[in-house]
Amino acid sequence: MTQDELKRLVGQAAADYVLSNVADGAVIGVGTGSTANCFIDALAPHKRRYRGAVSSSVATTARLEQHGIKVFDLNEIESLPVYVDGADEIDPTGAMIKGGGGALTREKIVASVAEIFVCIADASKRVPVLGGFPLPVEVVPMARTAIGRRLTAVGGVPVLRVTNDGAPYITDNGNEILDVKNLRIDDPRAFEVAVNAWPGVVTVGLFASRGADFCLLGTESGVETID
Ligand code: ABF
Repeated sequence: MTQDELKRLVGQAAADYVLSNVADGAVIGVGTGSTANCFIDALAPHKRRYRGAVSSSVATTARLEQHGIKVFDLNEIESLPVYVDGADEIDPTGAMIKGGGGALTREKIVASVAEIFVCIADASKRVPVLGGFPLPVEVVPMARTAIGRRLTAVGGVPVLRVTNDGAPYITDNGNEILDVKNLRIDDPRAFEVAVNAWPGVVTVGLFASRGADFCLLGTESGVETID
């Protein structure tokens, strides 16, 4: 199966999980990226079962609204039974690197509120140790260089994310992103806590302190559930 077929497989599996486990009338938390898009497309035919969604990015909001799914501001919501989102890398403990799609801050906010966080990914995202995928770190623009120096000091190679025309990529929150290469993250929780504490860091793309409750992984032999 192609990577896209695997993404569609897990997107459908996540929709099936929601349909079987989330009460009618609930609001669903929805992530960002191509795999999350597959989930949106799979859930859309059943949209009347639910009140709507909380989105993790402008891009996801657009896709939800294209399907006629109402998007709520998180501040309007009392409870969020489930959050479904992709990942860039997942290690054996369930810790993830996220943020390749640039939505790491809102993803982490919505994931922190959700009762259940379901990660959906194709098998290529499963790795023994995090770091092969450059770690996204969302920073306040004025702190970009200072944070870059700190990341270099711990062995990373920070690269400012830019758009196709070479300008700094600006997140939905008005910040910039450093993509940090050359890291081998053996203790994701400790590294997440440490980097989060640096003044100027908005979000580090490590989801370890609050990782997924379980992952639906698309493989050639079907969908694996990793608890
Ligand atoms: C999102 O899923 C991001 O955090 C992550 O970068 C992305 C993975 O993208 P894709 O599903 O397109 O591989 O949650």
